[in-house]
Amino acid sequence: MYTLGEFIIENRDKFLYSTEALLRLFSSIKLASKSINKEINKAGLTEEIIGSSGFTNIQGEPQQKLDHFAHRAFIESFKSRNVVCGIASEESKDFIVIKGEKENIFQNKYVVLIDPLDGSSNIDVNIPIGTIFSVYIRKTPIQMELTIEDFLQKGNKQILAGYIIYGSSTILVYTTGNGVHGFTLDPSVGTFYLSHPNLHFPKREKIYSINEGNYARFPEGIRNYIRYCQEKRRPYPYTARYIGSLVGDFHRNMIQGGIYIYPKTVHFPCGKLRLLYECNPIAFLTEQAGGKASDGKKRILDIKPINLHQRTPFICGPVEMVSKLEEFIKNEK
Ligand code: AHM
Ligand code: MG
Repeated sequence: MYTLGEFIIENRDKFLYSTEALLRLFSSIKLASKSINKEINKAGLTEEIIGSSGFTNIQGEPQQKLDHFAHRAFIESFKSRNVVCGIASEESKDFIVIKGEKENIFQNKYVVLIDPLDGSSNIDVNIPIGTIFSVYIRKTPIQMELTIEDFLQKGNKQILAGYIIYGSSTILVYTTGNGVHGFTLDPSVGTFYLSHPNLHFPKREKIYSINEGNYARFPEGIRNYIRYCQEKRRPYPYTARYIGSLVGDFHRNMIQGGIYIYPKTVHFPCGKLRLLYECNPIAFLTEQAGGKASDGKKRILDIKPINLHQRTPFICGPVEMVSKLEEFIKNEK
């Protein structure tokens, strides 16, 4: 059974960039995710982990204590591995510059965008939560100061994206543009082993995932599509599954065959999910798993971001399911 490190080395010719850098990136990601995993497993035993931190993020949403812990764990871990020059996090208003070794402060060429703990409102109730990450090559030359443009790149420029799901087991799933591969953490030895090679949406269409509590606030095309899923779809209606944790909903849908939808609503006119930290990495994984990711009209990976925390409507899943929903949106009166 391959470990993650062995798998990367074995497939080094399929990665266009430095294998050493990729190993270091994963070394940071593994280190932080293992310490987050350890904390999550203690939730319920200590008040220091569960509950709100009393702070809100840049968009005014309450932050959980573990959001802070996860954010700090990733920053420290990336700093210690000396491979990235900057990080943008859902939990931080501005991007964070990471100085390299010695005097050469801007020597590294990779930038990371991360949602350290997605679905964190589920921490207190033992529902799977996740970390979502993506990596780009900076646009400004090495040695120069980083600018916001290093982070505001289209999703089609990602060189690495993935997530860690802290669920009934802890699984790391990633793509570098050569398929999607999943590794399960063996907690007894603290090692991620290849458990889900070449993940791919199955042919069957089975599930739709959307927060139907917002039904009355959805645009007409989305409401019509929900009715199609429930009443008109042949030979069987789709099954509804929604846990409110993007990583968990996506992971299940990729394995079992389903569409995930977070459309615009009356209260969230641009949708709720963030383009850079959530939608772009999941869209890259979706396409690599043979699926399609869209904002309802256009490809997510082709959107030019204009700010770090921007939101977008988000749909991802098997190509046929996403295309069908796009038709409903197009035919909206
Ligand atoms: P978060 O980044 O603040 O955790 O919010 C993102 C989460 C997603 O994981 C999930 O799919 C969505 O918010 C659920 O939102 P809602 O409760 O509105 O359905
Ligand atoms: Mg999130």
